[in-house]
Amino acid sequence: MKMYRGLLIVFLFLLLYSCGNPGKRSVTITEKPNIVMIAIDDLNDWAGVFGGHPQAKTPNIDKLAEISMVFRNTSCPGPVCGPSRSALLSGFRPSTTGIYGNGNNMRYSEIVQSHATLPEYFSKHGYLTISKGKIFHKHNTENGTDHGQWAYDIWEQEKGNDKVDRQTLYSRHKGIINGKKIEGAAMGAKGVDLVWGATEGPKEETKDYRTAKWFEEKLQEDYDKPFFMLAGFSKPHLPFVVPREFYDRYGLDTLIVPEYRMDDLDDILDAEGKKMFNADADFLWIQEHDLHKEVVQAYLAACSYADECAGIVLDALFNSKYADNTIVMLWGDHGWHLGEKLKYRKASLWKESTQLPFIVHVPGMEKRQDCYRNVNLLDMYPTLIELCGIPEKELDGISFVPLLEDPGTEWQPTLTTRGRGNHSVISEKWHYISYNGKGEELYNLEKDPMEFENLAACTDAEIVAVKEHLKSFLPEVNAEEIVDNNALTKENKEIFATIDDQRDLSILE
Ligand SMILES: [Ca+2]
Ligand SMILES: [Ca+2]
Repeated sequence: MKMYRGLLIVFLFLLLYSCGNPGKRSVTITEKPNIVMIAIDDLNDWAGVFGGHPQAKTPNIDKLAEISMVFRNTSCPGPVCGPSRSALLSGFRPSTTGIYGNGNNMRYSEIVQSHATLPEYFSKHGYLTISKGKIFHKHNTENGTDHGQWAYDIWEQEKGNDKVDRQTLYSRHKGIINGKKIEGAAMGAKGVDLVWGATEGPKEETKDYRTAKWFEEKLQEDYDKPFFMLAGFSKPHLPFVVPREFYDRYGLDTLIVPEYRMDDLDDILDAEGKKMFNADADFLWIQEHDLHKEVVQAYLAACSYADECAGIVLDALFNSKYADNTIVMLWGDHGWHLGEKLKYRKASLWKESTQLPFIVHVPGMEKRQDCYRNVNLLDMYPTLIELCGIPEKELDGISFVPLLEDPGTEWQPTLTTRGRGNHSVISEKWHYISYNGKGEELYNLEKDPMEFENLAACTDAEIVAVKEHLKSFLPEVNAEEIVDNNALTKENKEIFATIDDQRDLSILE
């Protein structure tokens, strides 16, 4: 029944469109809509229309919003790339698959070994899947890099020159500010360096720009079946190295930096009453050298660059013969802190990490609508199945087709998981966090959108009831973490002998 409702909706949208715009349609509508998915790595709610930063300039994302459903409260399944993307692509949340960290390659998860991923499922059901750029999280294997190339009909390696102009470089690990080495630098820090600056070469040579131009060409070609294009842009992910023109869009002196309080983390305590979190090393370095505005400028510049790349794909689509028959889903894979809660980057269960920009355009939509219900990236897979009328499949997410019909439909809170047993449950008003039962947080998002005041210890009856309600959405199963890719022996890695080949779709559920 649901499947027919999906088909009906698409036909209804198309019918409305064809009545409203006589003569404009130049293409025979195929039975199934095409899909264009645009993934923007580490883009938080600073994408203009989401209002996270009042000075952000993302005109292309905002233009798409004008003809779309703008989901204002969207959570990631996990607050880092690997778990978030593995969940939305497999359709199963981290607590089901055991994919909790960037070292977990989804192909080692038993459930992923027997189930088709999102592009594979559409390929199996008559779609041509085409991808370039970061969609799956990358993993090194004995046989080269696993980009998820096995999941598509057509895949091409992204390429480009994103080298930094060293005169403009900032690097925390190397202790470099505006191209100059500083005294007392925080040398040898681990993990991905906090780096920013302008590119050495022109925009036309950069990786994401070239990926966008590739899709522009692909959207001018003819196809004999419906297509599912998956475009992955790697900015604003670190390093924030983008062409100078994007830095020039933001005057440093007048930039607004996010609000923080130095005592903010004092009210997050474990069972023994000890503080669970402290200001992180990036925050302290930026504080010490008074670089908050510089890093905000760099992140905004990287967002504007990603927006321009997304705009190339969107303009190509809406100027093509596919304009009236293509679903568009644009998303960031999780949030990003820029000083909020004394932290930079992601990977927390606070709202700055768990919430992300998400825009959905379905053929026939002609004006912007905002939906405040709590959806999750995990919900994309079942939603696309329903919209495209392909066979239903048992998945962890919930199809939000009812919200596309009426954004005010009653809905439920949603979940983000970080590491085994740590969860965030968010509703429109409340945000509950549990660290394996060893620590808790609760915020009233209406009164306290910056999540300053932790109410978890409050014994007020209303608060206790809210907590119990949100806890009822915690998963019953917390699967063991799957093997870490880096800890594998050579023998175990043999499973990847065929990373370039498609899996046998006929045996995948
Ligand atoms: Ca990411
Ligand atoms: Ca606090």
